[in-house]
Amino acid sequence: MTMPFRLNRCRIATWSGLTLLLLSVVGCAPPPGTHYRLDTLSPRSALTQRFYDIFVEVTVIDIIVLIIVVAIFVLALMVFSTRTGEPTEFSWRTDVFLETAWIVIPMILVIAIAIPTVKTIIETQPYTWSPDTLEVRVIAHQWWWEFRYPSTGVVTADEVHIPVNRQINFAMVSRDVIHSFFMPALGGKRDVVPGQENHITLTANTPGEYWGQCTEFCGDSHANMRFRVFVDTPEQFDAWTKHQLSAPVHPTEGLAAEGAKIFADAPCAVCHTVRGISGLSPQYTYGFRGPDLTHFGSRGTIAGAIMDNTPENLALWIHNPDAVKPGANMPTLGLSGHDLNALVAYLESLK
Ligand code: HEC
Ligand SMILES: [Cu+2]
Repeated sequence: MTMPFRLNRCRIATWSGLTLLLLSVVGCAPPPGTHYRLDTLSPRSALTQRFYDIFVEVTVIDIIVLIIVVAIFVLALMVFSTRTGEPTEFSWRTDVFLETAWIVIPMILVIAIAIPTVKTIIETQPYTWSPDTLEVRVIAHQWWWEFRYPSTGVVTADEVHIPVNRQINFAMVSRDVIHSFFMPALGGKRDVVPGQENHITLTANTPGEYWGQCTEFCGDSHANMRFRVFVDTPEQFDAWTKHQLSAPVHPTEGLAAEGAKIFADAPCAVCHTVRGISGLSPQYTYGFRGPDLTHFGSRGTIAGAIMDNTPENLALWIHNPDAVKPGANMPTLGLSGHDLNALVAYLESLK
């Protein structure tokens, strides 16, 4: 008995509509050459390259499965379906065959996905590191990131530099609540948990500037808790380290010198370190209350990378941190006018 092929205009219209929808969704990709700051599909380290390869593999398997399932579905619906009144054919034997098939085939698929995934997890998460590995301690704060280099003593905030082609061990702790360290191009994502040290081990392969973001809801300014990773050539990295270790030039005249005096007299130093002026102990495991400002002027952004480091933005920040960043843990100290300008001149001079 031959089956009538039941295709009518209404079905053609539905399928064409779905195809168009799919094509328009695909059209949402950014134009070639541009990419988003938190793009997970542009791997720039050996670690993210492996994530990417697994992603492609799983996607290919998914597409094949989807095509087969949709083909069977369409055939069942349009060709092999029975209409009211038509006799149905039924056989135990085919049912047992089908049941076995849809248990065994998904099992094979799950195993095909699990093997490379588990292998990658084991291989990319060492418990010991070679002496050549650079350790960077990440201390998460509501709502900014502190970075420390135990081998050199450099301390910085929201902008971390790492050398290219060298293994990096990000050792992460939280000072307050659970955060998540997410830098899609370089190292994926890992929770930063109070009372526990978590690690991301990676080797970046392309110099450049990469964005990161806290991805575990951690309070008012969770979305304002960003950071940047600079992958440097070894020479750039050494020069940067040397510069960070040097003491900032202390201004002796002009507005900046006035600002230095205001900084020392105001309560800023309770929370902030400027080496040579105020010294909080760098041994403090869970970090400082506020970012280290020793070389603040050389950073490109302010307060969790939410705005560019310009004198205007800095004045807005110091005048009223909470207005710029809801919930910010820096108090409003009522500075304005000449004092504020002097303070801004001083902080920007800390190159
Ligand atoms: C009670 C602690 C505290 C005091 C006092 C304080 N700050 Fe802050 N400050 C912070 C914290 C916390 C942050 C980080 C806020 C954030 O990004 O969420 C911060 C951020 C900053 C930043 C941005 C740093 C960066 O790298 O992005 C500057 C600049 C700054 N403070 C300057 C000052 C000045 C100037 C004073 C004194 C007038 C002062 N702070 C007083 C806690 C404090
Ligand atoms: Cu957070």
